[in-house]
Amino acid sequence: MTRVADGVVFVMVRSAPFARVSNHASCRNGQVSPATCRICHRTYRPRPLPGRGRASYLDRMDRRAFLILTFAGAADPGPGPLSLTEPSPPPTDTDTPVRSGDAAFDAWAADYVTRSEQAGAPSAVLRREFAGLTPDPRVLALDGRQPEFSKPISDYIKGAVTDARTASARTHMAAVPQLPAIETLYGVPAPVLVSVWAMETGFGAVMGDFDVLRSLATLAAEGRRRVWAEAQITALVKIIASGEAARAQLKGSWAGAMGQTQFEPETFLTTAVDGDGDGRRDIWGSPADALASAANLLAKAGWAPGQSWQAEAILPAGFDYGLAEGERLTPAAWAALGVRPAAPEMARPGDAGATAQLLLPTGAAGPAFFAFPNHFVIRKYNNSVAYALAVGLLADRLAGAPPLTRPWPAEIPLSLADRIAAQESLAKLGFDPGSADGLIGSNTRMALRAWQRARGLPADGYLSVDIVGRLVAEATLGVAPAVPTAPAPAAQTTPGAP
Ligand SMILES: [Ca+2]
Repeated sequence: MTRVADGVVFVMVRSAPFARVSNHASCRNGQVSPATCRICHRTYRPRPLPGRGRASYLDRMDRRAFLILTFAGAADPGPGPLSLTEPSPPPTDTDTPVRSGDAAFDAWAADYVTRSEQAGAPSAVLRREFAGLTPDPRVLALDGRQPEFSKPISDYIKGAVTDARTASARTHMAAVPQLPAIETLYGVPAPVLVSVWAMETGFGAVMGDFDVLRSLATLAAEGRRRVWAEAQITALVKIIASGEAARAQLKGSWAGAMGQTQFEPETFLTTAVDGDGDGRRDIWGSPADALASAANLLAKAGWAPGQSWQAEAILPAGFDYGLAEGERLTPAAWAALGVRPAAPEMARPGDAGATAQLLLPTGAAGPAFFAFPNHFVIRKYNNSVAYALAVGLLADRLAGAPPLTRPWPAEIPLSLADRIAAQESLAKLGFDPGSADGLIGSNTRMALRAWQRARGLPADGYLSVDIVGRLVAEATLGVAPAVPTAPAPAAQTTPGAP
């Protein structure tokens, strides 16, 4: 909806399958780009999901999940649906449901409540939950945050995929007895689900303690993402009115993501499932529910069972880096170009018939990857290359893959000013990078590749400090700098980095 670099978003709406993915807890340490995670995200653009016609199949799958878990003995009939909502006090003022002292917020709330009532929302629940609501200044501060430096992807992945986290993931994986059944049912490997769990909330440790209704109301009143935020609030009111969860339970990230796998309210309504068979969808307290829900989400987004997500690729000498982020080819077609997998023994049965895009996340200096369709499914959870690679690499470790053959290079973080200067220079030189917003997305990388190709440089689309300097010099001096000596990425250092 706003500034999009690598996108974001995931949410399934049964009547209109739109996806919206985001991130959250993992961005506490900063992110690769402002759009890679929900805390920094600027992007809330609903994206149509493939496979619209799968709804009935997936509905059946949801039911089968419950049946399988029930017959497997994992299910305890349990107490039935939660009934945590309190009796509704009578509305005290039907015209002004909110008096926060913030005129714009109150006006939005009054308007939203009126419209919702007209649309058939339960008035008593609506007015009870809106009573005393105030905007949360922390949400606005986080929403407007524009970090001065974006975290380099190599640092992000090195911080996300560690020995300690891998060991912790193994422990957590063993502690969820329903995981094999969930994997069988949805076709999403347990290592992938556990890696999503790790990245989203550190296995449920950091789910966020924001009052989700207050956060979403703040964002709706602010206006920039009003349509999305109001849809989430409407879903929240449905959840509360159904008795499935109480307002006090609906805690989450500042951007409205809830539970151990960080579902937005609409996603919860349409996609959360009962993974432990107790009859409740408790993505806050039940790891099995959270993981089954994540599996359902990935399956609905098109997960291809029996295929890899990403695999490290070895490039031949003289490879044309301009092929990266381009056409998707089968492994055989890549092999014909001299590109081969670094760990062929890890190939999965479905890989041969799948097409993969080649990724160079840190340019020519770093590792290359085949990105299979499942990599892009993970990006529907959170539309960030770095996030999807981190999930995939952690899952690889859990699945027993060997370490990368090509290490991540040391990267120098680029300032926002540098990134904007590079985009403005590209535009000035006639290579359209899209809006000069400091977000280095595919448009900027395509423009950069075109410029690199035109200047006889490796067209890897990677914006380094060196490249920023060359672009700015050429755009301001009007002179293309001499073709440089070969870049020496191994010699680059990151000031202050370990
Ligand atoms: Ca449950």
